[in-house]
Amino acid sequence: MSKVIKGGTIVAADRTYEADILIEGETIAAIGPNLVGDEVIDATDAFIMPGGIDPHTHLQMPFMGTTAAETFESGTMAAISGGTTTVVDFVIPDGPDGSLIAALDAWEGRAKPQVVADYSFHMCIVGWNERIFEEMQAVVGRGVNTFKHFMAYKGALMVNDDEMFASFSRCAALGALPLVHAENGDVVAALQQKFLADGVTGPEGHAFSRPPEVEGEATNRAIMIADAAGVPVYIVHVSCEQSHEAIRRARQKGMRVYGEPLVQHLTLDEGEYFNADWDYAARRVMSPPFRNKAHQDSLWAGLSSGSLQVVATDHCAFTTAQKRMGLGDFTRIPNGTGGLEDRMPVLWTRGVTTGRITPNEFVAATSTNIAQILNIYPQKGAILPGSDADLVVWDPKKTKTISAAGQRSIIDYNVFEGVEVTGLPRYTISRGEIVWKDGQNEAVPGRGKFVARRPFPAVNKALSTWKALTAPRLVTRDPKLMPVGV
Ligand code: DUC
Ligand code: ZN
Ligand code: ZN
Ligand code: ZN
Repeated sequence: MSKVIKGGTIVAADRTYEADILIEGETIAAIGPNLVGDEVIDATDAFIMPGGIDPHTHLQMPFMGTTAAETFESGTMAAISGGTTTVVDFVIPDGPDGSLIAALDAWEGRAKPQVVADYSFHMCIVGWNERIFEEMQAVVGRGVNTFKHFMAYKGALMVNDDEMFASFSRCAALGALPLVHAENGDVVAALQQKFLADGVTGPEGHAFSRPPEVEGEATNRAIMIADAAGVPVYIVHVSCEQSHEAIRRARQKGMRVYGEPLVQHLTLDEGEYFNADWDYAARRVMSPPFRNKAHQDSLWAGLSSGSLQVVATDHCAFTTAQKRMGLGDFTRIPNGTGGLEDRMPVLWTRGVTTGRITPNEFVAATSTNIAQILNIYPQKGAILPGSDADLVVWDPKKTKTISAAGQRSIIDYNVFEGVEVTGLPRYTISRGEIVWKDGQNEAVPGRGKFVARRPFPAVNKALSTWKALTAPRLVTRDPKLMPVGV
């Protein structure tokens, strides 16, 4: 049974045009005028865009003494209801000596029976030893070409500079891309103790202890370490001008550095942490914290100018009961907020309808750039013959008021509560199947497929200062000892 989408305007990252789309099975078969198929999907007065890709989620993640309550089923259900057809979740090994492969198996075991969207994984490096060095190759062999490093969460997930440099160098050799959570974990830990000692125990202490300076310092350090290792780097949840500035500077020098703001940091204000209602403020505790309007403006400017490429959610959702683990001590409030369902409608409403970004830039930031950076383009992120038929028929006139009462997420609140959005999916289509239709879920848990991502052939050629400065000094050495790519 073929399907044809008729009457809509295709919005791709590079252009906007009118055409029908013919879907045969799971892929796009043809794009053009007057196409004929067995079933017609009406896109009159709508845009047709590539399905969203959220490159940053933490579903059912064990973290800070509890486990994120959003499951792979509820989280991916939330995703498709908001136009997102692929999520990339972070696999966390069991401690600094934990096996990467065992963790990957555990995540796969949890995800596979539940997912309604397609999914992929990033691997976290939370320690360093011979086995981790070896297992990284096997992880790449299993279709995971990205390794995340936490510079914060001292005593838990944090890696030190020597470990990060070793892992980045290994990524360069494997053709993998390192990702970084950039906050200076030592300074954060010191500031947490200072504010607790001063009697600041509420959620505002979370924001005070993680100022933009700790993020800017760590972003710059990660970029310099990546350059020393000769590998590109991707900075997750860029929340402030200090971090954005480090990324702009590196890009201007020719380094392949990518920056990912979250929809929360683009739209929600640090004032939220001063709400008199403890629950209200604690529900918004995430790292990095929300910032002021000047930082938000910097992030929007990055999206329109291209110095920031991607918009994600870092969806890591805890219930109010879980947040209350931190009553009396803000350092124990589980860090994380949700956004999977709302990322595209909120970004469209606050970005496109206001003229801050164009519809094409919206597609780039929510899908195409992500697929390219993660090396799954044009299987994902594209409307081209042969691409997976992951599509969203987007009704730019459809409105709703965001509310926990009507959401797919199983959390008992929503950080965007009361926000009015204009622009919502009419249909979400995943590999040719209509999974979301006019407000109704049509998907069966377990239908989602794992998306394998190959290593990057060009990854270790993405050098700037490194190639110029280091290579001449190494040319007389034994070629076997030379870094890959020289
Ligand atoms: N930040 C969060 O807020 N939650 C999960 C992990 C992270 O880095
Ligand atoms: Zn993080
Ligand atoms: Zn985070
Ligand atoms: Zn995260």
